[in-house]
Amino acid sequence: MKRLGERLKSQTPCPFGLDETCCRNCLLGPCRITSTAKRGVCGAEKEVIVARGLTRFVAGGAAAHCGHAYHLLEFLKKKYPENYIKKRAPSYLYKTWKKLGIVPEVHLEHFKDISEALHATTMGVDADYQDILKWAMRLGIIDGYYGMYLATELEDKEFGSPEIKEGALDLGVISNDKVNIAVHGHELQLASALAEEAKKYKEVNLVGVCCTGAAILARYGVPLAANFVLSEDVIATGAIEAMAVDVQCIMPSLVDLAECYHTKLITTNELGKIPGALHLPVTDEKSAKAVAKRIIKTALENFKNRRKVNIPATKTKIKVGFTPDNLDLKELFLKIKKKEIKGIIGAIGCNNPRVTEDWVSFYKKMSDLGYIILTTGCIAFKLGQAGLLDGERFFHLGSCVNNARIAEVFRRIANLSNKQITDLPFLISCPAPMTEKAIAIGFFFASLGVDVHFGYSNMFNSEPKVTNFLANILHEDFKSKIFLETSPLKLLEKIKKEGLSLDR
Ligand code: BF8
Ligand code: SF4
Repeated sequence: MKRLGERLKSQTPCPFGLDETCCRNCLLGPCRITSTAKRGVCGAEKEVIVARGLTRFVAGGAAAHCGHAYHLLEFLKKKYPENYIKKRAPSYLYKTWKKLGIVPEVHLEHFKDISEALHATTMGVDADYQDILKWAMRLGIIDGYYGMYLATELEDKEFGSPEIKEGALDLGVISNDKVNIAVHGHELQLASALAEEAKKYKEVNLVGVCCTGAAILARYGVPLAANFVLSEDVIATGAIEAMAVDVQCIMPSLVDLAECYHTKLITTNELGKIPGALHLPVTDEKSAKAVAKRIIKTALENFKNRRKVNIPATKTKIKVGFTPDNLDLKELFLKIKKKEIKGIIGAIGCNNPRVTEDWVSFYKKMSDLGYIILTTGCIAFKLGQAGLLDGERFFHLGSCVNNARIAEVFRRIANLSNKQITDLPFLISCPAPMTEKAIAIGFFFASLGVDVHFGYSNMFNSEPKVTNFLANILHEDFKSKIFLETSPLKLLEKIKKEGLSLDR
């Protein structure tokens, strides 16, 4: 079967879609805005269509992260915390957001906000593009707190906070002579049970993939075999006896690939079923344990069916497990104050294979220039492959929901400095976004007053009014901007010339 790289080539991205200048919000369309068709059939102008598309991206991302936290609460049989944003956000920001009327006050109201954002952006509702983009900011805040913060906090409490340790990453962590089980996706409920259970079997080699992988690497030292881009390659080694998946960033193609090899693909979340895979849902601690045992048993029995194996030798040592609690924030703050460190860049998000620019060298250059790099998600994997995750200038803070840790580092350093986040030299850079979640994360950091760079797609730059809103109007309330820069060299020039939020 065709693999990701080949499918990528055979699917040329639709230029209207890349620009968000295509609207599919009703069946009078889909409408495409061109130089001759300046409005959709309903009369919606380009800026409304682009703003709606962007906001719906953020709504999708926020729904995924809030769903992650919600699943955890259900699993733990816990209730939503009251006034969560008020408790976690810097008070000056909370006041600003409250004044703007964009912060949910009551628990579960954040789900209503996600649904109301979809309501506002459906056909024939909100036609004020600025108003629509304010919804995106509101959703960014929701994504940050009721998604990333809450999920990170619950996982740390339930499964333990990560500790700084050495780990290994890349396909070479898959073992030639052991029974390999891969766990892929985002939530920790099953992954954690598997990590505990697998310890009992000398012949089992558990490896992680994507964000779940980053989360169990930081907590249990389970090696990280792949990020999203390499998730098919994990199965294609021919050495994976079972792969368990839950939600988010799981390619349906995995089931076809598993059929080409001997791998048993197992879905473990009610939300994410794939025809052809074995479905073993995890709903509580008891079922997590039982499913973990069953997966190990299935993998052990399946070992005899292994055929030709081809495991790349690629394997890198990295330092992992950094959190706001174990990083020396006082030292960081003093170094920033004395200008021994120029600032902190959060290198976050996906590793979209549509993006071919060398962003790894860009971050390396920024580090050489005196910046500290905090990193999460699939881009962190790329930095690890390049041997940069040394725990000295590059720090791996975990999965994408663990971007809450980066936000928390910013908040605590601001506290230590007696300043606001906005006054400090911080930047978020998401060079190769792929999912809606990556866009939502960007809007969250912008709501904190940090400039946010995206390296892809043109939707941030396709309509002058929307681009101006993201670059300038946003600044009035949030003191930040969201901007597109696809070239690492040009971003470097921009930082040198304009400083962005790093020049504070
Ligand atoms: O949440 S970095 S491709 S794996 S979305 Fe997905 Fe992007 Fe990877 Fe994790 Ni984050
Ligand atoms: Fe076209 Fe308007 Fe329908 Fe969008 S909502 S598809 S612009 S008619």
